[in-house]
Amino acid sequence: MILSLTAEPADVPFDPATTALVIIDMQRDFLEPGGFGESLGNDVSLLQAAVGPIRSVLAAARTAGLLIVHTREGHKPDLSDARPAKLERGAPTARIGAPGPMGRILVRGEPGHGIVPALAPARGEVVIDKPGKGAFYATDLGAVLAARGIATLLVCGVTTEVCVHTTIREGNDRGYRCIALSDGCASYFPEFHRVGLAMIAAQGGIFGWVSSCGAVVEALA
Ligand code: TIU
Repeated sequence: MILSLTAEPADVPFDPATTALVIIDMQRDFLEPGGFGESLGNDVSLLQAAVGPIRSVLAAARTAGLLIVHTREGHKPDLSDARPAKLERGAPTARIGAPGPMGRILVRGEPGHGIVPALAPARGEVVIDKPGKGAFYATDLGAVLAARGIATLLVCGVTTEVCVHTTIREGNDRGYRCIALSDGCASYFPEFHRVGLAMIAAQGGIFGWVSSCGAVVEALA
């Protein structure tokens, strides 16, 4: 059944049977004090705005039977999948792999690496562990989507201009219709959030569309 989703720059048709909800990196390391986000000097409370809208679209997607994919950014405990260029970047108060109040920063299996309880994956939902910013890089996301015949990605999570943007750009080049859900995304920089979304919808939707969690809930109702 083809539904229509209210979006910019134009409404977009989608079939729930070939659509996935992709929730990017809603992890304690980015949303809670003491994790990677705060180590970079950010006010992590800014990301809370995305939790409620994602909860509502996640509930609707579960009811409608969409494929649901959660991603987590992080590295193996030996950091063998973390490039020096990433590890050495910037001047954080605690580097990737360093101990913190939620365990080692951005390391798989540590408390900080986990998805926030409000958005915990349900049994059977796909969880993709990714070492990079994009969800396709060095993961089996492409294979998972191909196996399910997925054509459209509804993308939300954090942060708008980093991992959400990179994933949408990767997905667009792989032939997926990528739709950012504006209120389900958030950034440590409100201006980057606003402009990041505008960049997607500009030029006739140069690499995607922008819709909202509410619009998806309405379309699926
Ligand atoms: N720092 C920042 O804005 N984002 C990241 O490092 N990763 C994600 O966006 N998930």
